[in-house]
Amino acid sequence: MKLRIAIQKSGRLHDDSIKLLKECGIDINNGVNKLKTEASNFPLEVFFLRDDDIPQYVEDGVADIGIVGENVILEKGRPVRIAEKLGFGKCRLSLAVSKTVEYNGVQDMDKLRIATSYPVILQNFLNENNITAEIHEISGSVEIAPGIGLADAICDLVSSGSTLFMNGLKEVEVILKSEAALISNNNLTPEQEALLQKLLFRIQAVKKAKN
Ligand code: PRT
Ligand code: ZN
Repeated sequence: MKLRIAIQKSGRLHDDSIKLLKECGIDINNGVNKLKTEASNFPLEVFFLRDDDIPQYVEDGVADIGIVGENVILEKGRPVRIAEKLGFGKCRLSLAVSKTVEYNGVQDMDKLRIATSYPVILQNFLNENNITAEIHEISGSVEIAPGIGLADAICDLVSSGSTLFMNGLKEVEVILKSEAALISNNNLTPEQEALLQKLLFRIQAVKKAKN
């Protein structure tokens, strides 16, 4: 029996996910364009997937565990368990408006058109703040929406802030702070659970050594 882990195929979480496994003493040969691979010294099978698909694969039990951003976990709303936060892939999901706009608080978002790839998290935030806004879901390059007249504001991931800056936008509200997390299926067998605990023990040791 092997534990199956889903990690991002390519993108911002890929390298750090592989690095974490290596630091846990797990050797995997990470060939490009591979769909899956196996560890040579731990009962682990690694699937390479788009990050957006990882919560569903873990929910469905196609993978037992996965590494994905908390932003994606919350947006997808799949019933999976967050086993451990991993300390990389840190970013925030924020509201931003044109730097020329005066901003006095979240009530200023009322009646605006907001472009985002995170409609679920944004709608929850708006509801909590009793704000009615028009959400425009777009899948990429959200930061250009105000400049082309598609939206008055955006809700997007920010890390350094330079993308906002380059597009003449300013960050006005942080909706969510996010980092990569290890998620697991809710119905692991006792055997799978034991392997997960073994992996978590190593991950926690790696994290401790860094502090
Ligand atoms: O192909 P696939 O679907 O797997 O990848 P993807 O393109 O959807 O995701 P990817 O690789 O861009 O990001 C994966 C995860 O990394 C995200 O879900 C977050 O959890 C995390 N992360 C951390 C970030 C950022 N930082 C980040 N800065 N994801 C995206 N960004 C983007 C942001 O959307 C904006 O366009 O970077 C830009 C802003 O960066 P700054 O530094 O200019 O502020
Ligand atoms: Zn994605």
